[in-house]
This record gives sequence, C-alpha cells and structure tokens, in this order.
Amino acid sequence: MIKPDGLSGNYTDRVKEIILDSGFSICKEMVVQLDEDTAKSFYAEHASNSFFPNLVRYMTSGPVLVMVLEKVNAIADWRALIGPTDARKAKVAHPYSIRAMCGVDSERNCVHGSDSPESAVREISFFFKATSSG
Ligand code: DGI
Repeated sequence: MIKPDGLSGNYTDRVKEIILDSGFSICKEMVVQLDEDTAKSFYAEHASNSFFPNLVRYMTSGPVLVMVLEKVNAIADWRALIGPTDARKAKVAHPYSIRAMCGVDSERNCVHGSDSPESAVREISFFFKATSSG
C-alpha cells in the first residue's frame, strides 16, 4: 500500500518503478479513500496503542493505493525494500529503502507491507473481493 503521504507527495510513480525493477509483478491495484471505520478495522491489531487515533486520522487524510504484489519470497523482500517502520531510522540505517527515500517519521512512512502470509491473505481479501478469475 502507498499511504496518503506517498500519494500526496507524488511518490507513486517512483515507488511503482522500484517495485517493478525489484522483480515484483503488480497483480491488482486500486485507489481507495479509507473512512474511519475501515482504517480502524485495517489496523485493529494496533487499537490499544497510544498512537492509534493519530494513525487512523493520518490513514483517512487522503487516498491510498492498495496493490497485490507477486514474486518469490515477496513478503520478506518487500519488507526489506520498504525498510524500518520509522522513516527517520530508515534514513540512517537503510538509506536506499523506500521509507528512507519517501517517508518522514514513524507515522508518515509512505508505504505498508503485509508482515506474514496470514496477514497478506487477510489484507488482500480486505480490499479485493474474490472473483471467479481469482
Ligand atoms: O508493519 P509496519 O508498518 O512497519 O509497522 P507496525 O505494524 O508496527 O505499525 C503499523 C503502523 O502504525 C506504522 O506503519 C505506522 C503506525 N505506527 C507504528 N508505530 C508508531 C506508529 N505511529 C505513530 N504515530 N507512532 C509510532 O510509534
């Protein structure tokens, strides 16, 4: 997912270029404006964190681009490509990561990635309903 700061900062083309250059295929994509309930549901695992209200406000502040990426070892490779959650840390420790190049801090970090096969299944079906073509 490219988050609101990614879209508003015009990082979409750059991020997509990195995705394709890194050997991923973009199987599906869709621009979505999350409402409050949808953002809360997507990040439900963080509901008890103090930053949750800010996270929901930020995630509803503008449209996001959700994508299904495909590649061998896609989850680990995408997580490595985006870098640490806090873009400030990414700029120091992983300067060529997407969050280092496009993010600002631990909230405005430009991109999201599923962290396990289970979360990928949940998050893909969260946005993309199954169709007869798969
Ligand atoms: O999987 P990640 O996005 O790398 O990180 P995560 O699952 O720990 O957190 C999910 C999102 O929650 C993260 O991308 C941005 C937000 N977040 C995490 N830690 C903080 C935070 N937001 C704020 N404001 N402060 C934090 O410490």
